[in-house]
Amino acid sequence: MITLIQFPWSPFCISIRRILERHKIPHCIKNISAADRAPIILATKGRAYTVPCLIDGRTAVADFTDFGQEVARYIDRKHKLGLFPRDKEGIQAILSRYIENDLEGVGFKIDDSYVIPTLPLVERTMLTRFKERKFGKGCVAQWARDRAKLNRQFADLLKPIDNMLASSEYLVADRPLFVDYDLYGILENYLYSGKTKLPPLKQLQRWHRVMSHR
Ligand SMILES: N[C@@H](CCC(=O)N[C@@H](CS)C(=O)NCC(=O)O)C(=O)O
Repeated sequence: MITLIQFPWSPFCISIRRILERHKIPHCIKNISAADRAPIILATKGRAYTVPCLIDGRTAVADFTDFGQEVARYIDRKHKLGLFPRDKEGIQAILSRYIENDLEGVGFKIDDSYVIPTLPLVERTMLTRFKERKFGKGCVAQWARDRAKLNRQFADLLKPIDNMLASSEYLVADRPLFVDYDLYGILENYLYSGKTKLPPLKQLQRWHRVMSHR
């Protein structure tokens, strides 16, 4: 049985969880504190500390390289899901950079500004420490003050994707490929706190409903 080591609001973990759920792949979830990476470090013998981390018997997989998508590719290969067709590798590589850099770069700040203050003291302080090393002292509180501006930026970044979905049922094919799950993870991270809602983009909302249910 596959075990997915995660913290529930992580966009990259939500993507993997959705792939497992939608393809009815038996799995169990192990939530860890964002401040304690020991389970991942031990499982991967020091090769990784990021979530998602997948344990499959004696095999432990994490996203070892940037945009390598090793976790998704492992599940895709093992269960022959066809999420990475050869003729779509190019467009998926380009789209995943937009989704995981531009879009995630705004969405996670809004979610962190709601989620981090709710975490237990040590996890909250260690995660704030992690963010401040990258984004500067007081960044989490600043993201809370900037929510309106960040929400507008997020909506603007989604407009090109809404345009794509006006002429295609899914992002790059007539069925969900990896980038559909990648986008789903970033949107569900943005929605995780329950304090935000998707911008009024008709095609995106249609796509999100389908990805959420079926
Ligand atoms: N899929 C990501 C890697 C996964 C990732 O960055 N996960 C985050 C959590 S959302 C993480 O664990 N970051 C390192 C940390 O928080 O120490 C990538 O290809 O860059």
